[in-house]
Amino acid sequence: MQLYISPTSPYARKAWMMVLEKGLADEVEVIPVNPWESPPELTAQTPLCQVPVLVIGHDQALYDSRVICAYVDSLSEVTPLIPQRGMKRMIVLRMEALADGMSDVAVATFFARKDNGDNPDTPAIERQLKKIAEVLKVMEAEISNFEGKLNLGTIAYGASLAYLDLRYSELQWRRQVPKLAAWFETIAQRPAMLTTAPPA
Ligand SMILES: N[C@@H](CCC(=O)N[C@@H](CS)C(=O)NCC(=O)O)C(=O)O
Repeated sequence: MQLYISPTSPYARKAWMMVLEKGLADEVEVIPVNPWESPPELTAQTPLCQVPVLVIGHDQALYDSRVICAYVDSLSEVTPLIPQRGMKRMIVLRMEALADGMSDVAVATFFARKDNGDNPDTPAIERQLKKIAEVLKVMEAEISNFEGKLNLGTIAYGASLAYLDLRYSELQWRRQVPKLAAWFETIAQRPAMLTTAPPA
C-alpha cells in the first residue's frame, strides 16, 4: 500500500499515525507530495487532489482520512483503535469529527490570512479563530472521556493540536486549556507522533 501525504497536513498525519499505531509500517510506503501543485500521481488517485490517499494494489484508492483510518483499523485486531459499536464508538468518531473540524477551520484560516497579507484579521477570520478557541474548551471539558486512552479520537486530537503549534504558535493555545495541554505532552512523546512530525 502507498499512503500519499503532505508533511504539514493534520489529516495525513492522523492517517499515518493510525498506520504506525496499528503496527503496519512495513506494509505502507509513505509518499510525500505537495497537493497544492496538483501532482499527476495524486490527481490520478483522487479528483479532489487532496491528501491523504491510501492506494491499495493496482485498482483501489481510499480517501478521505476518515475512510482511510476506518480501513486501517479494520486490517488487524491488534490494538483496536475504533470501538466496534455503541456509544463508545460514537464518542471516538465524534472526537475525530471535532478534531477534523478544528483542522478544517485552521487550514482554511491559514490560507485566508495569507491572502489577507499584512492587514488585520477580517471579521470572518476572527469568527473562525473563535471557533478554534471553542473547540479547545470542549476538548478540555471532555478530558475524562479520553485521558490515558489511545484510539482514533486521541490520535486525531494529537494531529490537530500539533497543527495549531505549526501554524498558530502565537495563539498559545495551552494557556487556555491546561488539562488538555498536559494530556498533549503525553501523546506528543509517542513514537507515532515523533515519526510523523513535519520537518523543522
Ligand atoms: N476531509 C479531508 C481533508 C483533506 C485536506 O483538506 N487536505 C489538504 C491538506 S491539509 C489538501 O490536500 N489540500 C489540497 C487541496 O485542497 O487542493 C480529509 O480528511 O482527508
